[in-house]
Amino acid sequence: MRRTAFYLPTMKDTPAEAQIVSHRVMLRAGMVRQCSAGIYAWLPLGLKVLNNIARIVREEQDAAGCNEVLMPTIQSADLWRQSGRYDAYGPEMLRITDRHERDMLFGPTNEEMVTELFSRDVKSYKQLPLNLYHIQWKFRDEIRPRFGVMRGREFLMKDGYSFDVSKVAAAEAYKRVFISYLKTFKRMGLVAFPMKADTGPIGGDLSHEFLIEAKTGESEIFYDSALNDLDIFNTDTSDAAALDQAFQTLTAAYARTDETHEQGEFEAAVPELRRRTARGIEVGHIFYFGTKYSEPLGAKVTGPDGAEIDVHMGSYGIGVSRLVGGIIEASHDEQGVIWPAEIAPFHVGLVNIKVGHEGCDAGCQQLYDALRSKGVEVLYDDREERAGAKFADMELIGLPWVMTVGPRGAESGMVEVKNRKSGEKVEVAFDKGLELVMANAPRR
Ligand code: P5A
Repeated sequence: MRRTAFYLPTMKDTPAEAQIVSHRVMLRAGMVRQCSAGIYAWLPLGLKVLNNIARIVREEQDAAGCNEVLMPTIQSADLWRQSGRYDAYGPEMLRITDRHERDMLFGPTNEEMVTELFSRDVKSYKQLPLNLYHIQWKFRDEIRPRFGVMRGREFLMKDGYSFDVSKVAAAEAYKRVFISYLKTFKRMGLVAFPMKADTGPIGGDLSHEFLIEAKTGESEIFYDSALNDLDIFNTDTSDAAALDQAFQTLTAAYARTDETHEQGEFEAAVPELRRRTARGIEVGHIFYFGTKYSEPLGAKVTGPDGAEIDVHMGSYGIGVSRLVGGIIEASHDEQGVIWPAEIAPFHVGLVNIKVGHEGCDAGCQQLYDALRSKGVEVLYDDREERAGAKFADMELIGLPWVMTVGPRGAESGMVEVKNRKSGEKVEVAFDKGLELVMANAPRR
């Protein structure tokens, strides 16, 4: 993509309304613009990041055997009256009346709707287990929307729902998602801490939150440093015993610093030398709630003996739009974002120091074509603009690599290649430079 054709309205000044790094950077880097309190428009750069996150979430959900669907944002109030949540949910729910005076709402979550959908077509235990998920906008009328997309009123969530014949089978489904979430976050370059959690308005008796490490995070936690070396990704999740073993190890390795009973368990399980503290932001939350929704909404299957069984359910959320802010909180410096390769909106930034100079133009064109022909995403800054301003923008938007062609290098076929994360710069021949940046490039 050429910068002259790409809608990327960056800002030099720090917007006064933004209190945290990620919000400031997202505004300055032209990723989002606020439309109403807690409601944002996504501009091209931000949307590319959002889509990359959604793609990883989708790939990992599919790998875990979940089925993607797409349910509507607008729901009928009747379903929520059946479950008893219409009144219980309170002022966070945006209630809408249609032209026929029917009560509708903008969905804050989809337990009711998915249960009803399921019950229309699934009648036998033979059709289970099943996990249905979608990636869809939600609305919650938060009292204090703040920190940009981290706590919005309208936000993008991946919400999945599992259906099983028994509590034992449902617990297995829960653990499988648990492990798959850790993989999902790891692919985004994040370390995620699963913590026992309250169930709040979703309900149920088993729940974990997934926090990612960020200095500006809201909660403080303890964790076992040995977990950094643990290879949970080789867990055979089709084997119930192995799955349970991995789950038990992982859940014993974390504690909230403000929960004394958890601290006690943590200290019993983890030797002092391995104990660490960190701050975290919640990016995922999972629940097991048994028959809380299946009973009132009549989601039953017939078992092997012909008797009817209320299905056992769980629900599993990932804050897709929140992750954009969360990843920035976890990975930035004074100059701007440092995107992990899988998330970056482009893999390479290409800076033409002197647009209009024959050698610079030809050199950049050559690199641009070479990268594009290999499916590597590149943002080519071809504007007639000061080099300093171009570099500052590249640092701000945080692409993993920046390749720079100036008049001197162009003549000898040399390009400067800079790694955003390490800050290391090398001056190398074009083909060497291409080799370097392509080594860890996602191909799209
Ligand atoms: C699980 C999926 C649920 O809603 N029902 C369906 C369950 N859980 S949750 O914890 O309430 O939300 C899941 C994740 O969504 C993100 N999130 C938000 N992101 C941005 N702004 C908000 N106001 C907001 N509220 C929730 C979080 O990442 C949360 O973990």
